[in-house]
Amino acid sequence: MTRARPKVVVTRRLPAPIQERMAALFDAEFNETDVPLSAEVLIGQARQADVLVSSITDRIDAGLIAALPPSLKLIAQFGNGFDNIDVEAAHGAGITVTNTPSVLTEDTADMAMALILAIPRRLAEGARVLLKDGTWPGWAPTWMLGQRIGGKALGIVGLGRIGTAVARRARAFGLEIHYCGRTRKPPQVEEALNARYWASVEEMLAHVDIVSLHTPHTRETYNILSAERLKRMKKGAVVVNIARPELVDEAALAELIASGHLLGAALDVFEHKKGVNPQLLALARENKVVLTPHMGSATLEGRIEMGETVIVNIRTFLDGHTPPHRVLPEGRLGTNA
Ligand code: 8YV
Repeated sequence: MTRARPKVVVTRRLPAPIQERMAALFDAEFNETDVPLSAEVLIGQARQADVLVSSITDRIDAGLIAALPPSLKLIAQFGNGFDNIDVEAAHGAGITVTNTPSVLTEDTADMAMALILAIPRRLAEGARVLLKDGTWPGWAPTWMLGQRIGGKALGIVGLGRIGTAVARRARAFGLEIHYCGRTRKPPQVEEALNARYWASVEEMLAHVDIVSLHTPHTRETYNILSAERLKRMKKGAVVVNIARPELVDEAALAELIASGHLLGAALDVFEHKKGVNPQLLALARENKVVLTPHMGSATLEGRIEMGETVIVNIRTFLDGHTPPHRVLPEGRLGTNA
Protein backbone atom coordinates (compact mmCIF):
# COMPACT_ATOMS: atom_id res chain seq x y z
CA MET A 1 0.00 0.00 0.00
CA THR A 2 1.42 3.38 -0.92
CA ARG A 3 1.59 5.94 1.84
CA ALA A 4 -0.60 9.01 1.45
CA ARG A 5 2.33 11.30 2.07
CA PRO A 6 5.75 10.30 0.84
CA LYS A 7 8.57 10.55 3.34
CA VAL A 8 11.16 13.13 2.33
CA VAL A 9 14.37 13.54 4.33
CA VAL A 10 16.11 16.90 3.98
CA THR A 11 19.75 16.99 5.08
CA ARG A 12 20.19 20.76 5.59
CA ARG A 13 17.98 23.62 6.71
CA LEU A 14 16.31 25.21 3.67
CA PRO A 15 14.67 28.68 3.40
CA ALA A 16 11.50 28.85 5.52
CA PRO A 17 8.98 29.11 2.63
CA ILE A 18 10.48 25.97 1.11
CA GLN A 19 10.34 23.99 4.34
CA GLU A 20 6.74 25.16 4.89
CA ARG A 21 5.73 24.01 1.42
CA MET A 22 7.55 20.70 1.81
CA ALA A 23 5.86 20.15 5.17
CA ALA A 24 2.48 20.73 3.51
CA LEU A 25 3.21 18.35 0.65
CA PHE A 26 5.25 15.59 2.20
CA ASP A 27 5.94 13.75 5.40
CA ALA A 28 9.09 15.86 5.57
CA GLU A 29 11.90 15.51 8.06
CA PHE A 30 14.17 18.56 8.39
CA ASN A 31 17.55 19.21 9.95
CA GLU A 32 16.79 22.13 12.23
CA THR A 33 20.27 22.15 13.78
CA ASP A 34 21.67 22.45 10.23
CA VAL A 35 24.77 20.51 11.23
CA PRO A 36 25.87 18.33 8.28
CA LEU A 37 24.79 14.73 8.90
CA SER A 38 27.31 11.95 9.28
CA ALA A 39 26.84 8.95 6.98
CA GLU A 40 25.46 6.89 9.89
CA VAL A 41 22.90 9.51 10.91
CA LEU A 42 21.88 10.09 7.30
CA ILE A 43 21.35 6.37 6.72
CA GLY A 44 19.35 6.16 9.95
CA GLN A 45 17.14 9.09 8.96
CA ALA A 46 16.61 7.72 5.49
CA ARG A 47 14.95 4.59 6.88
CA GLN A 48 11.62 4.12 5.08
CA ALA A 49 12.14 7.37 3.21
CA ASP A 50 11.08 7.77 -0.41
CA VAL A 51 13.21 10.81 -1.21
CA LEU A 52 16.48 12.24 0.06
CA VAL A 53 17.08 15.97 -0.43
CA SER A 54 20.85 16.31 -0.37
CA SER A 55 23.32 19.13 -0.78
CA ILE A 56 27.01 19.60 -1.42
CA THR A 57 27.91 18.88 2.21
CA ASP A 58 26.65 15.27 1.97
CA ARG A 59 29.04 12.65 0.64
CA ILE A 60 26.74 10.27 -1.17
CA ASP A 61 29.21 7.65 -2.29
CA ALA A 62 28.66 4.06 -3.41
CA GLY A 63 28.88 2.76 0.17
CA LEU A 64 26.19 5.11 1.42
CA ILE A 65 23.99 4.39 -1.59
CA ALA A 66 24.27 0.65 -0.91
CA ALA A 67 23.08 1.29 2.67
CA LEU A 68 19.99 3.27 1.65
CA PRO A 69 16.64 1.52 2.09
CA PRO A 70 14.90 0.00 -0.96
CA SER A 71 12.04 2.52 -0.49
CA LEU A 72 14.37 5.38 -1.44
CA LYS A 73 14.05 6.01 -5.15
CA LEU A 74 15.05 9.67 -5.56
CA ILE A 75 18.01 11.78 -4.49
CA ALA A 76 16.97 15.39 -5.16
CA GLN A 77 20.10 17.51 -4.83
CA PHE A 78 19.65 21.08 -3.64
CA GLY A 79 22.37 22.51 -5.90
CA ASN A 80 23.58 22.70 -9.43
CA GLY A 81 26.78 20.70 -9.00
CA PHE A 82 26.42 17.08 -7.91
CA ASP A 83 30.02 15.94 -7.65
CA ASN A 84 29.25 14.86 -4.06
CA ILE A 85 27.01 12.08 -5.43
CA ASP A 86 28.14 8.88 -7.10
CA VAL A 87 25.53 9.14 -9.84
CA GLU A 88 26.67 5.91 -11.43
CA ALA A 89 26.17 3.95 -8.20
CA ALA A 90 22.76 5.59 -7.69
CA HIS A 91 21.76 4.72 -11.24
CA GLY A 92 22.94 1.15 -10.70
CA ALA A 93 20.80 0.96 -7.54
CA GLY A 94 17.74 2.19 -9.44
CA ILE A 95 17.78 5.58 -7.73
CA THR A 96 17.06 8.69 -9.79
CA VAL A 97 19.19 11.78 -9.16
CA THR A 98 18.12 15.36 -9.88
CA ASN A 99 19.73 18.80 -9.45
CA THR A 100 18.71 22.48 -9.63
CA PRO A 101 20.41 24.10 -12.64
CA SER A 102 19.57 27.47 -14.24
CA VAL A 103 17.98 29.16 -11.22
CA LEU A 104 21.38 30.06 -9.75
CA THR A 105 23.08 31.08 -13.01
CA GLU A 106 22.65 34.85 -12.75
CA ASP A 107 23.45 35.09 -9.03
CA THR A 108 26.59 33.04 -9.48
CA ALA A 109 27.65 35.15 -12.47
CA ASP A 110 27.14 38.35 -10.43
CA MET A 111 29.44 36.99 -7.74
CA ALA A 112 31.99 35.89 -10.33
CA MET A 113 32.04 39.42 -11.68
CA ALA A 114 32.63 40.81 -8.18
CA LEU A 115 35.55 38.41 -7.79
CA ILE A 116 36.93 39.34 -11.22
CA LEU A 117 37.03 42.97 -10.05
CA ALA A 118 38.27 42.23 -6.52
CA ILE A 119 42.01 41.77 -7.07
CA PRO A 120 42.66 44.27 -9.89
CA ARG A 121 40.65 46.99 -8.10
CA ARG A 122 41.94 46.06 -4.60
CA LEU A 123 38.38 45.90 -3.31
CA ALA A 124 38.82 43.87 -0.11
CA GLU A 125 42.06 45.67 0.70
CA GLY A 126 40.45 49.09 0.33
CA ALA A 127 37.43 48.12 2.41
CA ARG A 128 39.78 46.89 5.13
CA VAL A 129 41.72 50.19 5.32
CA LEU A 130 38.80 51.96 6.97
CA LEU A 131 37.98 49.17 9.37
CA LYS A 132 40.87 49.78 11.77
CA ASP A 133 39.66 53.01 13.37
CA GLY A 134 37.57 54.66 10.71
CA THR A 135 40.37 56.94 9.61
CA TRP A 136 42.37 56.96 6.40
CA PRO A 137 45.17 59.10 4.95
CA GLY A 138 42.74 60.85 2.59
CA TRP A 139 42.65 60.85 -1.16
CA ALA A 140 46.00 60.96 -2.90
CA PRO A 141 46.85 60.82 -6.59
CA THR A 142 49.07 57.79 -6.24
CA TRP A 143 47.43 55.85 -3.40
CA MET A 144 45.58 52.50 -3.69
CA LEU A 145 46.10 52.29 -7.41
CA GLY A 146 44.82 49.12 -8.98
CA GLN A 147 44.57 48.03 -12.55
CA ARG A 148 42.02 48.99 -15.19
CA ILE A 149 39.61 46.20 -16.06
CA GLY A 150 38.55 47.55 -19.48
CA GLY A 151 40.63 46.16 -22.31
CA LYS A 152 41.97 43.21 -20.32
CA ALA A 153 41.56 39.67 -21.69
CA LEU A 154 39.30 37.34 -19.69
CA GLY A 155 39.65 33.61 -20.26
CA ILE A 156 36.56 31.62 -19.38
CA VAL A 157 37.07 27.90 -18.82
CA GLY A 158 33.69 26.40 -19.69
CA LEU A 159 31.25 28.58 -21.60
CA GLY A 160 28.13 26.86 -20.26
CA ARG A 161 25.20 28.54 -18.56
CA ILE A 162 27.21 30.33 -15.86
CA GLY A 163 30.25 30.96 -18.11
CA THR A 164 28.02 32.62 -20.69
CA ALA A 165 26.31 34.78 -18.06
CA VAL A 166 29.76 35.88 -16.87
CA ALA A 167 30.83 36.63 -20.45
CA ARG A 168 27.77 38.86 -20.96
CA ARG A 169 28.61 40.86 -17.86
CA ALA A 170 32.33 41.01 -18.64
CA ARG A 171 31.58 42.39 -22.11
CA ALA A 172 29.75 45.28 -20.49
CA PHE A 173 32.89 45.97 -18.43
CA GLY A 174 34.95 46.17 -21.62
CA LEU A 175 36.78 42.90 -21.16
CA GLU A 176 37.87 40.86 -24.19
CA ILE A 177 36.26 37.43 -24.01
CA HIS A 178 38.22 34.24 -24.62
CA TYR A 179 37.01 30.75 -23.83
CA CYS A 180 37.93 27.11 -23.95
CA GLY A 181 35.90 23.98 -23.36
CA ARG A 182 35.01 20.64 -24.81
CA THR A 183 32.98 22.09 -27.64
CA ARG A 184 33.19 25.24 -29.67
CA LYS A 185 30.00 27.32 -29.57
CA PRO A 186 28.04 28.14 -32.74
CA PRO A 187 29.21 31.29 -34.61
CA GLN A 188 26.16 33.29 -33.51
CA VAL A 189 27.04 32.70 -29.83
CA GLU A 190 30.67 33.70 -30.41
CA GLU A 191 29.58 36.78 -32.35
CA ALA A 192 27.09 37.90 -29.70
CA LEU A 193 29.80 37.74 -27.03
CA ASN A 194 32.66 38.65 -29.35
CA ALA A 195 34.30 35.57 -27.88
CA ARG A 196 37.40 33.82 -29.18
CA TYR A 197 37.59 30.05 -28.86
CA TRP A 198 40.82 28.29 -27.93
CA ALA A 199 41.01 24.56 -28.54
CA SER A 200 44.00 24.42 -26.21
CA VAL A 201 43.63 25.43 -22.55
CA GLU A 202 47.39 26.11 -22.39
CA GLU A 203 47.30 28.54 -25.26
CA MET A 204 44.36 30.43 -23.87
CA LEU A 205 45.99 30.66 -20.44
CA ALA A 206 49.17 32.09 -21.94
CA HIS A 207 47.11 34.80 -23.60
CA VAL A 208 44.73 36.10 -20.92
CA ASP A 209 45.06 38.50 -17.97
CA ILE A 210 42.31 36.93 -15.86
CA VAL A 211 41.04 33.36 -15.94
CA SER A 212 37.63 32.44 -14.50
CA LEU A 213 36.54 28.82 -14.02
CA HIS A 214 33.01 27.74 -14.90
CA THR A 215 33.29 24.07 -15.57
CA PRO A 216 32.01 21.16 -13.49
CA HIS A 217 34.38 18.99 -11.49
CA THR A 218 34.81 15.80 -13.51
CA ARG A 219 37.60 13.31 -14.08
CA GLU A 220 38.70 15.40 -17.06
CA THR A 221 38.60 18.77 -15.31
CA TYR A 222 40.33 17.70 -12.08
CA ASN A 223 43.24 20.18 -11.65
CA ILE A 224 42.53 21.72 -15.05
CA LEU A 225 44.65 24.56 -13.66
CA SER A 226 47.62 22.33 -12.88
CA ALA A 227 50.96 23.69 -11.67
CA GLU A 228 52.26 23.35 -15.22
CA ARG A 229 49.39 25.35 -16.69
CA LEU A 230 49.44 27.99 -13.97
CA LYS A 231 53.12 28.55 -14.72
CA ARG A 232 52.22 29.21 -18.34
CA MET A 233 49.93 32.06 -17.40
CA LYS A 234 51.13 35.59 -18.05
CA LYS A 235 53.12 37.29 -15.32
CA GLY A 236 50.69 39.38 -13.29
CA ALA A 237 47.62 37.33 -14.25
CA VAL A 238 44.71 36.68 -11.89
CA VAL A 239 42.79 33.46 -11.16
CA VAL A 240 39.10 33.44 -10.21
CA ASN A 241 37.39 30.27 -9.01
CA ILE A 242 33.73 30.21 -8.10
CA ALA A 243 33.19 26.65 -9.34
CA ARG A 244 34.92 23.79 -7.50
CA PRO A 245 38.23 23.68 -5.60
CA GLU A 246 39.32 20.50 -7.35
CA LEU A 247 39.75 22.45 -10.59
CA VAL A 248 42.91 24.15 -9.30
CA ASP A 249 46.20 22.93 -7.88
CA GLU A 250 45.80 25.12 -4.82
CA ALA A 251 49.35 24.68 -3.50
CA ALA A 252 50.84 25.62 -6.87
CA LEU A 253 48.51 28.61 -7.11
CA ALA A 254 49.65 29.86 -3.71
CA GLU A 255 53.32 29.34 -4.65
CA LEU A 256 52.97 31.28 -7.88
CA ILE A 257 51.25 34.18 -6.14
CA ALA A 258 53.85 34.21 -3.36
CA SER A 259 56.67 34.22 -5.93
CA GLY A 260 55.05 37.17 -7.69
CA HIS A 261 54.43 35.33 -10.96
CA LEU A 262 50.66 35.73 -10.55
CA LEU A 263 49.15 38.96 -9.22
CA GLY A 264 46.57 37.15 -7.13
CA ALA A 265 43.43 35.05 -6.93
CA ALA A 266 39.83 35.48 -5.87
CA LEU A 267 38.39 32.19 -4.63
CA ASP A 268 34.88 31.30 -3.53
CA VAL A 269 35.74 27.61 -3.14
CA PHE A 270 38.73 25.89 -1.58
CA GLU A 271 39.63 22.68 0.17
CA HIS A 272 37.60 23.39 3.29
CA LYS A 273 37.76 20.04 5.02
CA LYS A 274 41.07 20.80 6.64
CA GLY A 275 40.51 24.56 6.71
CA VAL A 276 41.80 27.04 4.16
CA ASN A 277 45.34 26.33 2.97
CA PRO A 278 47.47 28.40 5.43
CA GLN A 279 49.55 29.80 2.60
CA LEU A 280 46.40 31.07 0.87
CA LEU A 281 45.24 32.57 4.14
CA ALA A 282 48.58 34.33 4.62
CA LEU A 283 48.35 35.67 1.07
CA ALA A 284 44.80 36.88 1.79
CA ARG A 285 46.14 38.78 4.79
CA GLU A 286 48.67 40.37 2.43
CA ASN A 287 45.78 41.32 0.11
CA LYS A 288 47.00 39.11 -2.72
CA VAL A 289 44.12 36.69 -2.38
CA VAL A 290 40.42 37.33 -1.76
CA LEU A 291 38.53 34.49 -0.10
CA THR A 292 34.74 34.25 0.08
CA PRO A 293 33.04 31.24 1.74
CA HIS A 294 31.17 29.53 -1.15
CA MET A 295 28.70 32.37 -1.65
CA GLY A 296 28.21 32.06 -5.42
CA SER A 297 24.53 31.19 -5.33
CA ALA A 298 23.86 32.73 -1.93
CA THR A 299 20.86 34.98 -2.46
CA LEU A 300 17.53 34.43 -0.71
CA GLU A 301 15.75 34.53 -4.07
CA GLY A 302 18.16 32.03 -5.57
CA ARG A 303 17.94 29.61 -2.68
CA ILE A 304 14.12 29.77 -2.73
CA GLU A 305 14.13 29.04 -6.47
CA MET A 306 16.51 26.14 -5.87
CA GLY A 307 14.05 24.82 -3.28
CA GLU A 308 11.14 25.26 -5.71
CA THR A 309 13.11 23.31 -8.30
CA VAL A 310 13.72 20.52 -5.79
CA ILE A 311 9.95 20.36 -5.11
CA VAL A 312 9.14 20.26 -8.83
CA ASN A 313 11.64 17.44 -9.31
CA ILE A 314 10.17 15.47 -6.40
CA ARG A 315 6.55 15.94 -7.39
CA THR A 316 7.12 15.09 -11.04
CA PHE A 317 9.01 11.98 -10.02
CA LEU A 318 6.35 10.90 -7.53
CA ASP A 319 3.70 11.43 -10.19
CA GLY A 320 5.49 8.85 -12.30
CA HIS A 321 7.17 11.19 -14.78
CA THR A 322 10.78 11.86 -15.59
CA PRO A 323 11.74 14.85 -13.45
CA PRO A 324 12.83 17.92 -15.43
CA HIS A 325 16.34 18.04 -13.98
CA ARG A 326 17.36 14.43 -14.03
CA VAL A 327 21.07 13.79 -13.89
CA LEU A 328 22.49 10.79 -15.74
CA PRO A 329 25.81 9.07 -15.25
CA GLU A 330 27.93 10.19 -18.18
CA GLY A 331 31.31 10.05 -16.57
CA ARG A 332 30.49 13.61 -15.51
CA LEU A 333 30.68 14.27 -11.80
CA GLY A 334 29.07 17.71 -11.69
CA THR A 335 27.28 20.33 -13.76
CA ASN A 336 28.30 23.68 -12.41
CA ALA A 337 28.59 24.84 -16.01
C1 8YV B 1 25.13 25.54 -4.10
C2 8YV B 1 26.89 25.29 -5.86
O1 8YV B 1 24.48 26.48 -3.40
O2 8YV B 1 24.87 24.55 -6.79
C3 8YV B 1 26.08 24.46 -6.76
O3 8YV B 1 26.69 23.69 -7.50
O4 8YV B 1 28.06 25.33 -5.98
C4 8YV B 1 26.35 26.07 -4.75
O5 8YV B 1 26.49 27.41 -4.89
C5 8YV B 1 25.53 24.39 -3.25
O6 8YV B 1 26.17 23.43 -4.00
C6 8YV B 1 24.34 23.79 -2.55
O7 8YV B 1 24.30 22.41 -2.62
